[in-house]
Amino acid sequence: MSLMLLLLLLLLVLLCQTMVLPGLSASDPCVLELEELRRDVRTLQNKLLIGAWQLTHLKTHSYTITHPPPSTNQTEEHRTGALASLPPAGSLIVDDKDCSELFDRRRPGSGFYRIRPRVDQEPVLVYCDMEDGGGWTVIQRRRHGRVDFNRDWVDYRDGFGDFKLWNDEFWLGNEHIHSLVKDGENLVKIDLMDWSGEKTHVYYQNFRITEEKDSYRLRYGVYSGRGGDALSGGGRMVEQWSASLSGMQFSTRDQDHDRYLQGSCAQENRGGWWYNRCHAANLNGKFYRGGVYKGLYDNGVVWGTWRGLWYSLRHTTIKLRPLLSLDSLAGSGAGPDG
Ligand SMILES: [Ca+2]
Repeated sequence: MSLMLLLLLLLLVLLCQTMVLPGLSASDPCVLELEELRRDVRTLQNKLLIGAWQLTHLKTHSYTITHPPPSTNQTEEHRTGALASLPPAGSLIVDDKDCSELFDRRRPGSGFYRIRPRVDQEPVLVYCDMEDGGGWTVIQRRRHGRVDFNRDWVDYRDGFGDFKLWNDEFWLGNEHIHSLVKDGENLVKIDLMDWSGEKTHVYYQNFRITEEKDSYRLRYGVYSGRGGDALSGGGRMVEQWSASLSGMQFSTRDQDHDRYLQGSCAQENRGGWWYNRCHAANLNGKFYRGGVYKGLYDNGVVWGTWRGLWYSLRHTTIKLRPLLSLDSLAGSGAGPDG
C-alpha cells in the first residue's frame, strides 16, 4: 500500500516536472493531487512510527498490564471512577524524573505522585496516568469546568488548578513542562471526549517547549491519530498560516506573544496557549456546557479538526511520555521496588 503510494508520488513528481512546470500554480490539479499524496504518505509514515514505538515500548518493558484495557463502550466516568480509591496525594516521596520512571520502577496505579524532573528543583506533584501503556505524566486536564483557565502568565508558568482528586482540573505549569521535555524526545498524547461520550486521540512526536525567556515556544514533530492535526491548523495552507501553533510562543491575557497584530488571542480566546492568528485548537479555552456554543470568538475548549471551532469539548487530557529513555531504562537495572 505504502509502496504503491510512493510510486504514484514519484510518477506525479515526474509528470509535474516534465509536463506542466512552466505554468505551475498552487491551484494546479497536479500540484493539489501531489499535495494529497504527500499527506497520505506522511500519514502512513506516522502510523508506522507509532506502531514501531508501541512495539519497542512493549518489548523493552515486558510488563503485564495490571488493569484490564478499557472497553470502548465504557464512559470516562466509569473507567476513572475506580481511581477514586487510589492512595491520596503525596503518599509517596520519590525522586523519579517523571511518571514513566515511576512506572518502570514500581508500576503503581494511576494517581497523584511526586516527581522530580530536575535535581536542582523541588519535587512536584503530578497526575500519572498508568493505564494506556502506562507512565504518562499529565500536563493538562479539563473535566467539569470548575477551574477557571482564563489566567495570567504567572499562573500558567507555575501551574494552577486542583491536584487531589481523580477528576480534578489543572495546568501543570510551563516551567514544569519545560523541565520534563527539555532533554530527550517525548511523545505527547491528547485524549478528547465530546458531550455524547465519544472519544478520540492524537499523538505528536518530539513535543517540546523552550524556556521562559523565549516565552515557552512550542515545537513538535509528526502527527498521528484520529482527531486531526489541529495543532498545525487543520491541513490547508491558509489555515496553517494563521492557525499552526508550531514555533509559536505562549500567550496569556496579560502577555501577548501571538501573531495577531490587531488584538490579543489569549484575551479573545479566554486561555493561555501557543496562539498564532489565532488557532484551530484551544484546549485551555472557555468551558461551555453541552458542546455547541455561539459568540464573537471561537473561544471554547476546541479541537477544530474533530468537532469544529464552535464545539466545546467535555474532557481533555494532555499527557507526555519520553520516547528514548525507554532503551536507557532497560539497561539501568530498574527492577521491582525494594
Ligand atoms: Ca496580538
